[in-house]
Amino acid sequence: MDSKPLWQRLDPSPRISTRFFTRRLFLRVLSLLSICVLLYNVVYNAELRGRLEKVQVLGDAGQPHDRMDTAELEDGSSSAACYDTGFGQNGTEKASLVMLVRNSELREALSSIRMIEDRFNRRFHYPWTFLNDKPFTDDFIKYTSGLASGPVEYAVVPEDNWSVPSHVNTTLMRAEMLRMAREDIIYGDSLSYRHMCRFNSGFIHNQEVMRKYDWYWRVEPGIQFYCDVDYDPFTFMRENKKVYGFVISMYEFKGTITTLWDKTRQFHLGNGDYNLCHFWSNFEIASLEFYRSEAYSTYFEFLDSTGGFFYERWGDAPVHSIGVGLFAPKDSIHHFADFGYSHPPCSRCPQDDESHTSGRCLCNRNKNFDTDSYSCLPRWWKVAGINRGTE
Ligand SMILES: Nc1nc2c(ncn2[C@@H]2O[C@H](COP(=O)(O)OP(=O)(O)OP(=O)(O)O)[C@@H](O)[C@H]2O)c(=O)[nH]1
Ligand SMILES: [Mg+2]
Repeated sequence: MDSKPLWQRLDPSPRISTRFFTRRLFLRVLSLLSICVLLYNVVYNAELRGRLEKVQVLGDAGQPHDRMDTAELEDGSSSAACYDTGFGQNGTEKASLVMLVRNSELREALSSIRMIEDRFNRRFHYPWTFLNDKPFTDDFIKYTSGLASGPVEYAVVPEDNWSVPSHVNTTLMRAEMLRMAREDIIYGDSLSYRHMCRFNSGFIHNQEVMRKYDWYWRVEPGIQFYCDVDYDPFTFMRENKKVYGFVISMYEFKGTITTLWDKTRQFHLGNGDYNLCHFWSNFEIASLEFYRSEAYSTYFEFLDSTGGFFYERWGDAPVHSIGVGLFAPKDSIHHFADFGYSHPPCSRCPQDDESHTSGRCLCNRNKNFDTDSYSCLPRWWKVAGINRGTE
């Protein structure tokens, strides 16, 4: 019997030592890999935290603040909050991109923001203002603030800016809504659409979150924006004494504004008929000072006092357009002919070669509402003395 201790008796054969070595190597590689995975997680999480921290609750003018609240809602949430996405504003105007939007339109809102950012705002970092008649959801805030390249504010519209005023006879209003539904008048039976039109006509420019701005660019969810804008349209408007900028103009459905023109003439005596042409207000770059002016404000208050936003279904587009037509000089209205834009079902695309050969625009030149029989742009060209082709 071998008297040596067991460990000495074992003759470490080359096979065993190779296996032993391989196993140790394998364990080493495994632990190295684990360390790598751990390190990656630490770095990734830190980066993610950094990105989330960029969207921090701020107060005025980008100064860190607990939270900027403009009003406390009944459910305890605030009606406005301001977020900074970490970029400094390059654009020098007191201006904001503004979207009135429902939480359910998040996907369409993101698509509009992406386009406006890519084509314009990534260079200027203007703030975005989101307005809603209901508090925005966490998801809405998370995803929209993630896309914006400027500070972002979210505000809930005060209830009296989004409700039927006491002077409106609701029985008559309901009866008229039913009639309009029977007559297939678009949004004829929608109360929320009426709130939206009245809000855009008379309240948007006076929202608490809007008071610091002189200009707004109205953006709707689900639009398309086809061309790079490498200048600042707000500066262009100010320097050229413009008040109102549009891209598409068309006729309004008469059935939605049956007495709007009569009421307007009661307010502002004058001759002539209204040809139903209006600037399509889902896109607007406009002076908020103009909407806040005595002339426009008293016009809106008069219209509102007649209840026509509810008995009929007056759109903010004809109201804005008539207001601009009455109270702003003709040459303060600007057609952004260099912008390519679509809000279903209408699109317009710059017609000149250079916009396309330079790669500035990507849209179908043949899909152009400008010269559609339903477009009012040819009338505008006449009124503005614009010779098509040099426009
Ligand atoms: N928060 C909120 N926003 C609304 C409501 N109704 C409309 N909006 C917004 O107001 C703007 C105009 O409403 P739209 O429904 O787009 O009206 P429209 O452009 O005339 O018609 P379509 O685009 O064809 O539906 C959009 O930005 C909508 O998101 C509402 O009840 N609540
Ligand atoms: Mg729309």
